[in-house]
Amino acid sequence: MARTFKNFVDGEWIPAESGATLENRNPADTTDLIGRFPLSGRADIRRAARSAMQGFRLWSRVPGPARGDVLRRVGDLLTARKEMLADAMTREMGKVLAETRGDVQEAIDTAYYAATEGRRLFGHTVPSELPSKWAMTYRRPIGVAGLITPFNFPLAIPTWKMFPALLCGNAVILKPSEDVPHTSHLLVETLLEAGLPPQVIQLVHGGEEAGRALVEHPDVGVISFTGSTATGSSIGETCGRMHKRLSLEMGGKNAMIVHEDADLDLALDGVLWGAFGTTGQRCTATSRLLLHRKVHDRFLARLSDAASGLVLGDGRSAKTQVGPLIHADARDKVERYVAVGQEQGAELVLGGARPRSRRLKAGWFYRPTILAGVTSKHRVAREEIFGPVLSVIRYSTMRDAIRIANAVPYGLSSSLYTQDVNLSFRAMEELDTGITYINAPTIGAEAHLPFGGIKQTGNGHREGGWEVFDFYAETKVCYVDYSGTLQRAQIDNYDD
Ligand code: UN1
Repeated sequence: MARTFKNFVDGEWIPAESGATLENRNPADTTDLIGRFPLSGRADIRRAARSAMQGFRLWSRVPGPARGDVLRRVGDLLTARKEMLADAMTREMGKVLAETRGDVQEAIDTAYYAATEGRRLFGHTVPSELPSKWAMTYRRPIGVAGLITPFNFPLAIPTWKMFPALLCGNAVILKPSEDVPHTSHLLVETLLEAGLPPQVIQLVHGGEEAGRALVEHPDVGVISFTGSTATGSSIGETCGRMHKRLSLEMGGKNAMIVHEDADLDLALDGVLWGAFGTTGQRCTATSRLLLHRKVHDRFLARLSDAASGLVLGDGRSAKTQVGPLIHADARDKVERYVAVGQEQGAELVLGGARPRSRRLKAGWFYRPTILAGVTSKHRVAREEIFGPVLSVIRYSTMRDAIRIANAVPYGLSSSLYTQDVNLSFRAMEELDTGITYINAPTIGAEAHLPFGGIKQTGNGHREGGWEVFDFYAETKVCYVDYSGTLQRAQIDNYDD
């Protein structure tokens, strides 16, 4: 019998008010039912928000270093549970264990980084223009943060939003993707064991209805969302109307440029990892490969050969290199794009089909796929596919390569393989993305650096690093005048 899990609301594990549930199944083997989780609605969010407001009042008075101590204990517990969490995560979303271990590690790194930030949270002390007067800033928490997170990094993404939000003194309502509820359940258990006061964290499972209710709730002052650009835009409209602070992290169409002087062995390892790691289900996935015409044929042949040898399977088996897609709709979408690519004139070099092996029949598998002869006009060069599909584009000069790399609506990540230091710096300057890698693929962001994109990928904010702490806090300015007289700024010092 599969277990029925609950929300964590108002300090208790409780079902959705409607009693409705959704099933969580292993995408590598859909006969494996992990459990049933609440399918929550507006009433559940209302209750969570009421409790979170109380949690906020309590937590915001706890000193920053003490909030950091709780997060350090969270980091310790995540470290002790790394293997268990990685296994649970692979079971519910399919990527291989090496990657889910990395996902847990990113959460651990974020916890320890946030823990130390509790002893900084710097404000500024600035000279006043008037004598006997001080001017300074400090950070105040905002209130209740609503976090809406995707399936592809079930621990890293919720925690890189949640830990900074908590450290700054906010309470959190987490609405994780309905495809990965189990990891969030395990995370919240860990937070509570580490000593986080119960009302400071609320976990509400569900889909669109719960997400919308969270965004629309008037007491939820700050929203952070990672997911599709379409959903992000609609969240943006609501938050704009309601004057909420909002961080959006959305699609990508990331290019790797392999120049004529590149170390091709290195670039080959990079593109295999960038394009087919996580089965291509990363915002940062390498989904376009720009090959200089002098290396194009040679590199493509080697790539196709290497990618054809990638082993598909259950991510919990040591031999597996590429896991399944997350669900049937994701695989249908990949299939549609591969068909559209070919209709528009791309050449199918590898894959383009489900695997035939009986062993893989019960999961949402799709073979690593390479489309060549792609141009910037093709939809497969412009739209996010979120699957193991790589579009290969030929170019002649670095100027062309940068123009092609920039000719998409998104701007998350980019990469260049070259030995030429001048070209590297030119590319860093000219590639219109939030992140550029030199001699590394488009993935591999580290927890202590800002993460995010430009154009339709984001809305100007960054996750991670030191910048995210600005997002979850309001700046308060305090002036203290101890002169005992009325001093008028802009006037008394400049009277003529
Ligand atoms: C994502 O691509 O959805 O950059 C997030 C990386 C990870 C985070 C990626 N640390 O590889």
